[in-house]
Amino acid sequence: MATLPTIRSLHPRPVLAPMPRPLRTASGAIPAAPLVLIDVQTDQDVVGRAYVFCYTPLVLKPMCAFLGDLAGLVAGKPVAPADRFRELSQTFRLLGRQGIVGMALSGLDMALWDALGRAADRPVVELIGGTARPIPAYDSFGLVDPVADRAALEASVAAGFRAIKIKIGEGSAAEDAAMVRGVRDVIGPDVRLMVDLNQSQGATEAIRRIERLAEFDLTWVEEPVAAEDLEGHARVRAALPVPVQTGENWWFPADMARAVAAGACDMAMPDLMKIGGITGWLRAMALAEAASLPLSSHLFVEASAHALAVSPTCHFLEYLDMAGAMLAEPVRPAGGMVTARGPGFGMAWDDDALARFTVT
Ligand code: SMN
Ligand code: MG
Repeated sequence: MATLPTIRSLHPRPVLAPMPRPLRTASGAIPAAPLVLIDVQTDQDVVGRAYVFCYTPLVLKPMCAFLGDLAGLVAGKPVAPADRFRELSQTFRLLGRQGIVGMALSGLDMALWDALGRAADRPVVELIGGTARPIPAYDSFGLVDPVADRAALEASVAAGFRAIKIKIGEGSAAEDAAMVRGVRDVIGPDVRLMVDLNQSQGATEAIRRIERLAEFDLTWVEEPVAAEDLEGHARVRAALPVPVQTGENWWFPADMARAVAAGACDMAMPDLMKIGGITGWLRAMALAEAASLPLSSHLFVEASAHALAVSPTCHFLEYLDMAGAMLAEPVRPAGGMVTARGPGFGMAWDDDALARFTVT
C-alpha cells in the first residue's frame, strides 16, 4: 500500500475575491469575499488546497499568521486528518476552538482531505465512502429588491434552480412581507423559498414577522434569533408553522449536539469551516441522522458537494459562490444541482486571480 503523504509546510494566502452578487444581510454587508487560501505542501507531489472565509478583511492577516504558526505543529506528520484533528483539538483545549482557531483547524482539515484525495487521485467523496452525485442546490441571495433584482431571480429559475433563499430582517416587518411577496410573485408557486433573518430579531419579533409570511409557503426561516440563543430558537419553532433552520454558527459537533438537545431547529445547516471540516462534518451528519434533521450546507460549495453526498439526511446545498473568482474552474450548478469533482475537492487556484486579488 502506498504510504501516506507527510505534511511539509502550510502556505496561507489572503485574497479579497469578487463575488457574483455582493451580499447584504440584516447583520451586515459583504461586498467581496475575504478568503485565506490554504496550500498544504507534502513530501509527495501533491498539494492539498482549501480556503477559509474570514467574513471581514480584518481577520485576513491574523488568520495567515496563525496558520503559519500552526504549520510548526503539523510539519513532519502524516496527512491523516482524524489524527491531526484529535491532536490539535487537545492542543487548543484550554483556549477553546471558537473563532480564528476553529476556522484554521477546519480549514487545515479540508486541505488535508484534499491532499489525501490528490494522492489517491480520487475525489474526497470516494475517500469517505460515497460517490459523486447531483445534490439539490438553492440559489442564495442577500437582501433583494424584487423589482431591481427581478432579472437575477428569473435567471436563477431559468438556470434550473428549484429553490431560492433571500435574506430579510433589515427593515420593518411590512418591508419583509413586501420583499417576500414580491419574490414569490417572480419565482412562482412551485419554486421553494427560504428566508434568512441572520440573527437579527428577538424571539417575539421573529415570531411576529414570520407569522405574516406563512402564506408564502416558506421552506424554512433561518437563524431568527442570535445563533447561541437556543431557547429563543426553540420558542420561535414552537410558535410557528414554518420550519426553523440553523447551524452555520455551530462550533464543532458539540455545539450541534447542544442545539439538538435544546430542540432549537427542525433542520440543520452546519458550516464546514466551523463544524470542523470534513472530519467534523462526518460526526455532525450522524447527529443529524439520529435526530431526523434534514441536513444542508453553508457556503463552501466545492467541499459541501462531497460532504452532502454521504450525508444520510442530505437536504440542500447552499449555492453562494464565495471562491469561484479564485478558481481555474469554478463550480457550475446544472439544473439546480451541484456534483462533487475530484481529485480531492477538484480546486485549482487561478494564477491571474491570485495576482489580482491577493491582499498585500
Ligand atoms: C450568510 C452569512 C454571512 C456570509 C455569507 C452567508 C448567510 C447564509 O447566513 O446562510 O448564506
Ligand atoms: Mg444564514
